Amino acid sequence: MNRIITLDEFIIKRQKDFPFASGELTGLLRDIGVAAKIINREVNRAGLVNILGIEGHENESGDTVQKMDIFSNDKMIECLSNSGECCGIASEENEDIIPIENVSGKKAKYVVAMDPLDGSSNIDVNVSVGTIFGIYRRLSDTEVPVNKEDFLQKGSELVAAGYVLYGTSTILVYTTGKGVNGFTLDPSIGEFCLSHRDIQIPKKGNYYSVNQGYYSKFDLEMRRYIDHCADSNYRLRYIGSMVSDIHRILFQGGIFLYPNTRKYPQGKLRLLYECNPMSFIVEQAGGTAINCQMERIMDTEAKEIHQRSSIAIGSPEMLDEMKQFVAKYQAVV
Ligand code: P6P
Repeated sequence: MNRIITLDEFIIKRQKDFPFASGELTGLLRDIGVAAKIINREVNRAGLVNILGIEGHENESGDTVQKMDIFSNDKMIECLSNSGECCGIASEENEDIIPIENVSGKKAKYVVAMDPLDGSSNIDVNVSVGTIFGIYRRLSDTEVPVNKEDFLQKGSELVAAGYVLYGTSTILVYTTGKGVNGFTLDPSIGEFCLSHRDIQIPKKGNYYSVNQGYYSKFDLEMRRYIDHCADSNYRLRYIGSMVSDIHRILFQGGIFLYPNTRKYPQGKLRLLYECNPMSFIVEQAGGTAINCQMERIMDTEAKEIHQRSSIAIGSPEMLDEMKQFVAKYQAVV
């Protein structure tokens, strides 16, 4: 039996991968782990503490905000603020960036873009949800307040990215650009323990994940590729939580699609705190992540905090196959 390696121990050990690391990123990742444990506790008992139900207003994505969204957002902001390693936060739940005003935060090197509780519409029906985060190095001088430009960076500039999936078990998956590792929460000791070392996405798989209900609203080439997936007897799995859907594909192979539609001509999902972090993780695991114009997600210019993007992400051979369909049918249009 392998000995337990906790998230904290792993992060500290991996710090030597970055010769110039001075421990800030280590501290920041550990604090995100703390926030994830607190959110996990509440997600697991949401039905018991009357925290369920609709909070009422809509967030930047137009999603009706669930009370757990607010709780998760508050806890992430609290832990990131206390870390002293984060100078600002961009969150799906907040229209503007959140500068960290405390003495250590103001001069910190990193900013965090996050979706504190992705797929939260599932929470009231006991289906898995997740937290997504991406960490960038600030561009502005530490002597001036953090600003929007610090966040409007390409995904290729991400220093680290990760997600927490609150499912049948709670797993934290992250990368700092040197591979992808997964840590499963052991509630008996309150620690995230290394459970999936050096995750590699299968080169192809039998799953495709798309909201079939929007089929008629997708462009021709996407409809033809989705037809091909069905004709190939791939299995359709769609939970309505990006973290959950992509987690399955990361481990078992497949492709996740959220193409642009008439309602969302740029795509629905958010570039900064959904598409870029998940793309960093999947690329680090050997996968591919592009938009429906066949451009690499992580090369996309970020012009707005809540900028949307279409996305096709997953096993490299399946993305290559999709590109062939797009080339064939776009020529027809
Ligand atoms: P639809 C959840 O609201 C989310 O942002 C992602 O987690 C998920 O993949 C997508 O939206 C689901 O959107 O339009 O299929 O309900």
